[in-house]
Amino acid sequence: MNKKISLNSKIKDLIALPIGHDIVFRLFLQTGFSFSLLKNPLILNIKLKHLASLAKKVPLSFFETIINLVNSELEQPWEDNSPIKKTWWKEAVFYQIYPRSFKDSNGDGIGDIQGIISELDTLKDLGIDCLWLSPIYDSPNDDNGYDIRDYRNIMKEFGTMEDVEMLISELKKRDMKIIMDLVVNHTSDEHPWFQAALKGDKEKQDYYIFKDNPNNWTSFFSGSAWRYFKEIDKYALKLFSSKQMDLNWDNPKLRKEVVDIVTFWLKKGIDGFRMDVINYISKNPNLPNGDELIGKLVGFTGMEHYFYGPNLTKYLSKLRKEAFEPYQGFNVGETPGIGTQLGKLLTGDYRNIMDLTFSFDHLETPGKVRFDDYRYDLNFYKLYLIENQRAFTNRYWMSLFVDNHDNPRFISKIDPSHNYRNQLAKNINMILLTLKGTPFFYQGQEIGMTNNEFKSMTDIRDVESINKYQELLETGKSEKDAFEIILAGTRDHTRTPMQWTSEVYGGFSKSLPWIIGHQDLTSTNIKVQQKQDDSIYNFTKELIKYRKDNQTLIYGDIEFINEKTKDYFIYKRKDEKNEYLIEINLIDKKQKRIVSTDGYELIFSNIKELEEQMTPYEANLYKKIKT
Ligand code: TEU
Ligand code: CA
Repeated sequence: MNKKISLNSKIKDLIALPIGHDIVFRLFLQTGFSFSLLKNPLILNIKLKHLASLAKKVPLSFFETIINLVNSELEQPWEDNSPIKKTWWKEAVFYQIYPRSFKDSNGDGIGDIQGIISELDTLKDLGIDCLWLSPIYDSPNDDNGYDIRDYRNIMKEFGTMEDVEMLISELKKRDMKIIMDLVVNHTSDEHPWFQAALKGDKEKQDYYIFKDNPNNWTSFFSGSAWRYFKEIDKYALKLFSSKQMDLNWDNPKLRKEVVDIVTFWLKKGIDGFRMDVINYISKNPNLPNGDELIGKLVGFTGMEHYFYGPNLTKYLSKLRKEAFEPYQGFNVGETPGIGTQLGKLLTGDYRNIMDLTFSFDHLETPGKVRFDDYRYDLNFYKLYLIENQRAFTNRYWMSLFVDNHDNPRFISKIDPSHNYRNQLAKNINMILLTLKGTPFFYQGQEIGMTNNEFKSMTDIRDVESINKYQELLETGKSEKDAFEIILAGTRDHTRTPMQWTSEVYGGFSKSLPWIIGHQDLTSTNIKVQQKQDDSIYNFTKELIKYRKDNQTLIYGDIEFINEKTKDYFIYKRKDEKNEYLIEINLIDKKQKRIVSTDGYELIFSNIKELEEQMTPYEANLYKKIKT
């Protein structure tokens, strides 16, 4: 246990505590300062009160809020040499399906469960071990299923419970696993609990967070985080859309409901859950106003009062014990705002809280946010990876991902004109499959799907984008400028139909899909790429297979080479038996080779034949020849 900090403490004391460490790193990311400042003893020894007096414009209350937050977690992640425990989910390759956009079996333009079943052989062929399905429960679809009306029923458009049971058994036949999405930070306002609450049911009112007067917290989907209900003359908390009502986890009855939901599904034979914004469930019970400056820095006011709330670890360990452990269920938490040290505290194998977290710190380069139009620099991904690969070892394990349903396509951020799409898609997939951690692919990543060229707001479906567009107009932006911003960051980029063939609508559906894709269909589809030896699909497939057959790439140690040299990412994976060398060009230019590969044989490359220099985004995997 560490000591609490105060205004008299130094910066080094601040970053010695897990929340302090993560916040300072976050601030550096946000503001674009170099991390190396944090190694400078002059900086490390500055007292917080001196920093406070230097930053005259910053109110003292900002520092006090940060100090309180940092003092709320004094525990340190254990560091020891205990060997990595082998488990199926460390070896597995996961694949995220966005069911609405994956495959339509009945021609209504909406993906469905039977559509997923019809493509299981394809996923098996690719080498996928475990699926993650975004929500398929009954929902009015304000946020595409992340607003649940009934946790034990299936969205009509997607099919029936029988279809889901069939999916589970078809997966078992193929020796594949499945996790589902557990969205329990909030429910739909149409959930019977909330409906009862509005009718005056006191017990159900206590399932949610009602207040007579709103505080200054803001919603992730624009505007206030509070919605007024005249039925009972109260405001209800909704951190996301106006139809996503935050649940009150301080109520033991509600926590029991969640245990029952998890048990219901694990009993049905699923293998675990991805837990939506799970680090937001425990709110500071006093619901104090958020610090305005922190709000400005992170983009949303109030976060410091719920992103790592007072009872978070307590509630999660109980959930783990009561619901997951009896069925050996796996879980990965979606944890926005959780950095390296808190991530370790949540996932350490001795802690029994959760197995993995999804950290998002790598998705934007310093100083940038998702709606900025800019080119992502892969050197930043390298820094993030080195920091985290070093931290997540022994008792810790990291998840590896770049694409999901909440972000534009990663390869489009790096190379917006897609000059090197083929090379780059393979390059990224190689990084994900050769680092230490569990790779999560998102549908379409195996064929190099890119951002979509939406033509106007009528093409846009996402509630976040629609609200944001309105907000931008209200703050005086022209329609054109507002649309440009939406186009840079909309989550719809990854929600366009999966491309199976070069037929109309990419073989996703026989009729007009619910959202339109305007991407190249001739070469970016599963069918064509399956037949092409050097396609992104086959490259990824072969590499998945190779990783599976060569456990050094899973459990072996990692060592970084020429770490400080910009524009290269070079590392080794090794154990007593084997040694691999991975050589990655991080930029769209030729550059010389800087490591010798004498004594190694080339196993995989994203180019046909190696030249003297490395070509743009070149990526090679070598194996040491045994003597
Ligand atoms: O996302 C949570 C989350 O914080 C974001 O990715 C969010 O969409 C963005 O940062 C807002 O600026 C999860 C789900 O993945 C997302 O699809 C849901 O909309 C959200 O929770 C609410 O359930
Ligand atoms: Ca359908």
